[in-house]
Amino acid sequence: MAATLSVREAAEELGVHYMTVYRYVRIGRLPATKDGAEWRIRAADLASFTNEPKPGRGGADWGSRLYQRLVNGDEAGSWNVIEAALASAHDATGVYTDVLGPAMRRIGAEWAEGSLDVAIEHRASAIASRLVGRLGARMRPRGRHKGTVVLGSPAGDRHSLPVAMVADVLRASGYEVTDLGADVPDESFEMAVSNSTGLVAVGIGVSVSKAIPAARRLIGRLRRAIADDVLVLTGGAAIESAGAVGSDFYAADAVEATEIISRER
Ligand code: B12
Repeated sequence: MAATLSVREAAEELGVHYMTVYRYVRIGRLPATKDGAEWRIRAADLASFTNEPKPGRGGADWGSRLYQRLVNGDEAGSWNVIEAALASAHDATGVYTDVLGPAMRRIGAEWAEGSLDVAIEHRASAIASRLVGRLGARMRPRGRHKGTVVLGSPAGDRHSLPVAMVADVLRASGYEVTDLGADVPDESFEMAVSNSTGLVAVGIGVSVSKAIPAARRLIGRLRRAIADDVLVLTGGAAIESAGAVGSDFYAADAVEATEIISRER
């Protein structure tokens, strides 16, 4: 067999209609890359597809499929994978925790080990921001909220995506969230916190190690501006405990952050 195949050739190999293969490619079940206007499928990918377990919550590895689309810079394909995951296995929170989160962490790990170019990481991040924009719009329940949470990253930390994902999951669980984004100056963070009504928690995302001192300093300043019963919560790729920055609680992911706030407040 040739190293890569067209959609029609792959269909012949699989004994299915070429539109079926085209659909597999579109939703990310079968990895493929675009050569001009034509999709090409690697023979090795076709072989593992043939042996793949049938799709379902356990079988389908949506994270790998999304990873592939993000690395290819394929925004439409990335959204198709998310829609397929939403249709068959996950709610929007699950897409963040089990699909988009793992795909982005894999991209970060491959960048760190030198097997993935930083330009690809940047392009994938830009696409991920737009995916979060679309998904987040579906995660805003109406009605009374359970309290306000202010989130952001400290000065010097440019990672807004992890905080945006935590914000959406908290919103989906009924909290009013002010997401200040990344690289927030201390005084802006303090002003946002002081102007919030019904504040139950402040969350600081620390994704890059060099921002740890800034996070520690920010937390010290915010503690002077908030009531004693407001929780100070931290998380992010650069820390593994609350002690690292002097917060009250550390959350390993967005769902844990939600659990901590609803348990403690
Ligand atoms: C996207 C990305 C970027 C983008 C950010 C774009 C944006 N708008 O956010 C750009 C390209 C700008 C970038 C820049 C850099 N990055 Co970067 N980046 C990433 C990457 C690949 C993905 C981040 C992401 O979206 N993750 C997906 C989310 C869902 O996962 P998560 O971050 O683990 O978040 C979950 C939990 O940690 C937790 N959580 C996260 N934040 C918070 C906050 C609160 C309050 C709570 C409660 C919980 C919580 O819940 C989240 C959801 O479940 C990570 C890899 C990684 N491991 O995450 C590297 C990573 C964070 N970056 C890294 C580095 C080194 C850099 C750069 C220095 C170099 C570079 N790669 O260009 C610069 C630094 C810029 C700066 N001064 O901050 C390192 C940091 C290592 C370290 N310990 O310092 C990482 C870990 C990559 C790696 N493996 O080495 N990056």
